[in-house]
Amino acid sequence: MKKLLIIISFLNISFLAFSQADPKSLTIQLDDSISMDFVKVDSLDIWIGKYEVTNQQYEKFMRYRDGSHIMGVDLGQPDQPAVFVSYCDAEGFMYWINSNADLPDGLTARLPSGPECEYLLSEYQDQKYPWGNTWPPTEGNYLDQSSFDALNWEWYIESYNDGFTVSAPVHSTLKNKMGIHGLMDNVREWTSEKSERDGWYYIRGASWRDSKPEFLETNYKVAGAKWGKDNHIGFRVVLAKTQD
Ligand SMILES: [Ca+2]
Ligand SMILES: [Ca+2]
Repeated sequence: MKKLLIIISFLNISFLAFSQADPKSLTIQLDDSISMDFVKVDSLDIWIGKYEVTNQQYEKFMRYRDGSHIMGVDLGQPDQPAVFVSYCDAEGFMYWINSNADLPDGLTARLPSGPECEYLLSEYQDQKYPWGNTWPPTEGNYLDQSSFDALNWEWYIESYNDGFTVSAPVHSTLKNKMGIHGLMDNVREWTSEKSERDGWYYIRGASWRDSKPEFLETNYKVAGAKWGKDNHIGFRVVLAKTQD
């Protein structure tokens, strides 16, 4: 396989190696045209995916997946998040990156942990929802009027129109203070946090398919079976220092 390129950018200066001063952003080239962006989280000493993993990125690992449409609406555009991805599939993607990508020395790709998610959401600790305490939402991709118009499902958020019928391009999702997109909207995301139930793992955040207020609360999480997959569940990548 073609050797993968790493480009690290910091203050508009490019480095070709993992330098002594940690860069604040990092971009991995999966091939000549497909890259993946990360943001440094100093307090956790990790890099977190700036966006949910996209179809284009995921298809470097797994070309075939379940349906890419729902009721004629497209879920499979290159910049939409990868869905129909189980916990096991996400772990497989991490193995693929760790085996094939020329990562900076000492870094390993994995899913976010429970405590890491708690920290990433801590900026919302004094409020019920990502946008505040009021209802309906003021921003974010959820099951809105545009979804109802296209899908005609019974449940949707009345008096709210985000303009995205299903999943949105990952760069169009909610952005937090750290510059990380989509943690609280677009697709729910697998974590490595184990549930009390054997073989089940927690999933964080709300999605384009969610309309109930409790699902959009910042502290909401739900456990899913490791082989389970659906059209509103995806994931993102963390790069962390390799454990001995
Ligand atoms: Ca929507
Ligand atoms: Ca998300």
